[in-house]
Amino acid sequence: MEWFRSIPKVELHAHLNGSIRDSTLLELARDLGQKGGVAFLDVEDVIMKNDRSLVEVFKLFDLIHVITTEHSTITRITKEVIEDFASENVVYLELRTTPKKNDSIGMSKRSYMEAVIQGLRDVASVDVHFVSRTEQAPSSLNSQSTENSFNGSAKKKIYVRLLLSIDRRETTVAALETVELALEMRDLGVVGVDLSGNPTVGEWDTFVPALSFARQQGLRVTLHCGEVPNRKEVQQMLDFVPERIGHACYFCEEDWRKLKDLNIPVEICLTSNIVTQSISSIDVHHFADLYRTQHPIALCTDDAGVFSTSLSQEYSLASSSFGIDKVDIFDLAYKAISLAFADHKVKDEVRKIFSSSKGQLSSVDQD
Ligand code: 6MZ
Repeated sequence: MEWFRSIPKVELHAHLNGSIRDSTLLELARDLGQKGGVAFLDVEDVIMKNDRSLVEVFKLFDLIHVITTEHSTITRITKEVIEDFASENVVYLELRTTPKKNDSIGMSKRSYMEAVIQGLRDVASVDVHFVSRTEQAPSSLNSQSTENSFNGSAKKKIYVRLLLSIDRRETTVAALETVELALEMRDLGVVGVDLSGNPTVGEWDTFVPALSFARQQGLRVTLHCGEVPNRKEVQQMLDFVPERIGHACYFCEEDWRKLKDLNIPVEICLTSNIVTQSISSIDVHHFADLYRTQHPIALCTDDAGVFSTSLSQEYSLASSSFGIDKVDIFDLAYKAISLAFADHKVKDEVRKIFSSSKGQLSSVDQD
């Protein structure tokens, strides 16, 4: 594991509220329990459970959202999630979250996102680069910035970009609001939009106006696609030709052919797919075929907190399950850079970080 932690990595599919530390979630649940907001023991049971079907996962998200309602909590979890990814040498993170509106506490989608941005600003132990091209001076894009020390040791560096998620429970109007917000927040590192949420809820047609508008305006689009069997929707989504898709668990031969013809990259979430039983076992995971045929793919965590995983663990799992040696694992991580939605300057900086880490390959035993 140590080696998998030590190499630089790129995370392209991580949901903020799915990536919360267990310890933080339990602490927040205990606080809320004391205020009578939830029954702590019930919550503890749900949080600590390890086997989660897709249905249970979405129940858990509803519970998590009750626990993380406040702006200050969103700020805290964002900060911690960034620190956690940076601590395992994720050097580029595309973090996605669903902007939420909650009139009872004066939360608008914008104020929710401002709380997220505050979380990025609050990180002190890691050098976080999140402001996009127009505001960031070219010199600060340099990967060897000098004021980088924390408690006497060199700070790690992480580039963070944001994707705003549209929840499949939302209406066309609500989805359009999210896209408008994403456009307004481009200078704060928002690079695209995602369609996610319970895949058994909602219709593709509801989201097309917002996703088409996003695309027209130059935002990148990624879709949760084929997480449950739904032939018609998979075809409709592929016809939209998103810049990436996530999961692709329930694909038939024709879907694979179309995906490959269109060369649409896939965000692969091994542990998530196994735990939710979307894929029956790792040895039949579509990663194997996509990897062998050199289709563009990126290993991702999905929900590191909910599925008790990390990006290092996902790389380690791919290596042990599919017999991929360290040189090829490093290459797999490197190739994910080109699938990022950030601009080419950021990608070049991330490539430099990989180049300077290449020594890790020669200094390790290839076993
Ligand atoms: C579909 C998922 C997901 O947005 O509140 N989400 N949507 N499939 C998945 N695979 C298991 N995992 C997470 O993060 C939590 C939200 O992300 C989406 C769901 O809409 C969930 O409510 P945010 O930060």
